[in-house]
Amino acid sequence: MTDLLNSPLGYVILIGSGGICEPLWNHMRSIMERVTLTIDGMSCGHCVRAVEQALRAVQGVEVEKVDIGTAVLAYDAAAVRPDQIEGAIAEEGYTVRSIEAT
Ligand SMILES: [Cu+2]
Repeated sequence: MTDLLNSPLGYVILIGSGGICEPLWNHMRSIMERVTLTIDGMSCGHCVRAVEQALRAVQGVEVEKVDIGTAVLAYDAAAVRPDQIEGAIAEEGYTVRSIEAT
């Protein structure tokens, strides 16, 4: 929000619309962060499916690709925190070693 207000585009939106409408505000809040997770403990297709299912069950997460040891996903930073994503994977018995912006 602060970034938007500091940008020329932000002023155009604010001045042009006379304010920020609710749908626009929601859209701005839900910019997706794309990350690659490195995951320990995965060894086969079952692990891939388990991790994929666990990730899909987290609201605000869009799974792009899961392989043995890695997952690429996008998440809505306004809806979910990275530690919640880690927690969902930990519940399946795997450990997130790193989360890197992709
Ligand atoms: Cu497995």
